Formats: sequence, structure tokens, C-alpha cells
Amino acid sequence: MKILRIEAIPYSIPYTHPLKFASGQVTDAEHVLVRLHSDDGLVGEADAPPRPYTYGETQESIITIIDNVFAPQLIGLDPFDRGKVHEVMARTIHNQVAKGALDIALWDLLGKALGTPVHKLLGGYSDSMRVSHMLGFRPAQELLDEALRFGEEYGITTFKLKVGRRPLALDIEACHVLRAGLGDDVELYLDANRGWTANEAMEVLRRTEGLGLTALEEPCDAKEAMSRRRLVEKSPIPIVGDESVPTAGDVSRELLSGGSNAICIKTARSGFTEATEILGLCTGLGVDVTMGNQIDTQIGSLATVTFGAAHEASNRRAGELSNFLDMADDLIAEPIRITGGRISVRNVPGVGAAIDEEKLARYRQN
Ligand code: MUC
Ligand code: MG
Repeated sequence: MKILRIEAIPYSIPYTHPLKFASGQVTDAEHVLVRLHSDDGLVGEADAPPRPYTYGETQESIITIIDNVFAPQLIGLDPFDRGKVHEVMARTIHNQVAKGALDIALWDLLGKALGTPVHKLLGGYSDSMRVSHMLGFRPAQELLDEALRFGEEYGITTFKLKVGRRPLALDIEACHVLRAGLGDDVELYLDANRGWTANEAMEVLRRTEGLGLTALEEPCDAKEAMSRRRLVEKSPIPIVGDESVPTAGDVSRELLSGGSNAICIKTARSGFTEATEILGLCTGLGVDVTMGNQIDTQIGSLATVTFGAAHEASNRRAGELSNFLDMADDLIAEPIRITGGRISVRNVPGVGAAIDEEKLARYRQN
């Protein structure tokens, strides 16, 4: 089998409820659908969500790097030769989201060629994942109403609160209101998307002591190495690396230098192959991981479930899988259901995110 053609298709779907966080906001899913065609008529597919404020990639840059750099180098390779495919992609630095989508599309293609679900190829540990819901910037009472509604409608009992605002009291109040309104059995953790300094983060930890928060993600820029290390040493809860650790090398650097002591894995930026390397590193070192969300569509969320459910260590904590509920529509043919707070893998060849061609025709931008 050979890779015959690669498509990078821009599309745009609006959000009904835009998500705001310290490093940016998302009002429309202006993403890229990546399609890898083989010479025997199979197609591997994946979603690439550009996040310029996180990785510097845009919809245009993802299309350009795939069309002009990766496609000419990958066409003609056997998709089973994943080592060769990755050797080719590694020659170009950065562009993590473009590479991540190509890798997931490659696995989807291999699953289809083998007639096997990719979650089985990756590990087959479980057939579902627990869902964590991400709460964006809103007044405290609205956050509580949203969390209560998601608990009632979907059975979700884990929430990640976006923080990183100033004055700090805004987020501190939100933490207190959520804990008081949700009770002690609901898990709450925070993600500041580098919005604070390490000292501000320390103050927030002090003023939320006793609320049972379980983690603080990317409190400040990891490049502020000394103050970040001090925070990690002093914090009573894990400090999670997210945007500071898109590659396995970044994970090693941050863990070894003390910049983080827990890791967020996102298939959107690491694909399944590098996510596997990162997971191995973390389990080897005894470091907790969370499957994160890059404000993914249902196609992207299904990729996260496919990887997260495949291994015990990535399935321990709830995965961030529900942002797609705030989108007006999706390209996926068979919508994801959240029942009892869980999302299931799909027992069909590949990842199982078949595309609705009519919707693609409606939302595509070229
Ligand atoms: C997160 O966990 O940070 C926000 C920006 C991004 O790239 O992902 C989201 C969620
Ligand atoms: Mg994050």
C-alpha cells in the first residue's frame, strides 16, 4: 500500500457558546480536515485545530505546511512504515498540530486497512473514558449553573475551571462558589493558560486551600524557570504542564528541570505516536497524566478517547472531552453521546469518525 494523495481542507463551524481562557478565545472552529488517501482507495482522516496563541500555527500555516512540505515528502511511502513517515516529518521542526493530524490520519488509515479499531491497535485497555468538562471564563454563578447542568444532563462529575484572570479574586471566588454549589464529591482542577506569575499562582493556592482542588495546569509561563520550579516545589497539588510540553523532549525537559510534576497529553498536537512516547515517559517516571482537549470537535474528541481508553495510565483520570457540546454543528456522521459521564470508543475499523459529506460541503471554505 502507498500514500497516494493528502488533502488539507479548511472548514469553519461556529460555536454557540464561545470559550474564553487566559491565552485566547474560540468563537468558530476554523479547523483543517486532513485526509490521507491510499492507492487502494482507503482514506485516513483527522482534525487539525489551529491554536495560534498556543503553538503559533494557523489554519493557513497548517494547510501550507501539509500541501507544500509534508505531502510531497510523504506521497509514495507505505503507510505501514510509520518510522519512515515520522523520520520525514521530524526533518521539519515545530508544526505540532499539522504533524499530529497527519499521524492520527495515518493510524486511521492503518486501522481501516487491517479492519481493526485503532483503540485495539494502541492498547485496547478499556472501551470508554470518563469525561471532564472544561468551564471557560464566566461569572461565578453562571459557571455553577453550567456545571450543575452538565452533571444532570451528562452525569459529568469532573470539571476543569479556566483561571488566570486578574484581579485574582475573580477566580478565587469562582472556586469557592463551585465547591460550595457542587459539593465535595465533584473533582475540580484549574488551568491558568500562563495567565499569572508563579507568585500569583502561589497566592491563589493559599486562598483556595481547603477546597480540595486536585491540580493546577500551566499557572505561568514555563520559561520563567526559577519561579516556576519554586512553585512546583511548594505547591501541595500537582502543577500540570500543557502548552509547555507538546513533544516528548519538552516533557523530559520540564519534568527533569522541575517545571511540572504532572503532564497533559493532547492527541491534537502529539498524534498517537508521540502521545505514546509521552505516556511511556510519564508512566516510567511515575508522573500522572490527563488527556487534554484543544477545544476539539467530535472528530478530535474521538481521537482523544481512542488513545486515552487504550492504556490504563491515560484512562485513570477523566479526559477533557466535552467542548464539542458548545459547537453549533460538527462534520462527524454519527454524533458522540455522553452517557453516565462517559464516552465510548467505536468498534469499527480505524478511529471511527466517519465524515458527513453533506456537512463537509456546507462548511468547507474552499
Ligand atoms: C487547555 O487545556 O489549555 C486552550 C488553548 C489550547 O490550546 O487548548 C485549550 C485548553
Ligand atoms: Mg491547558
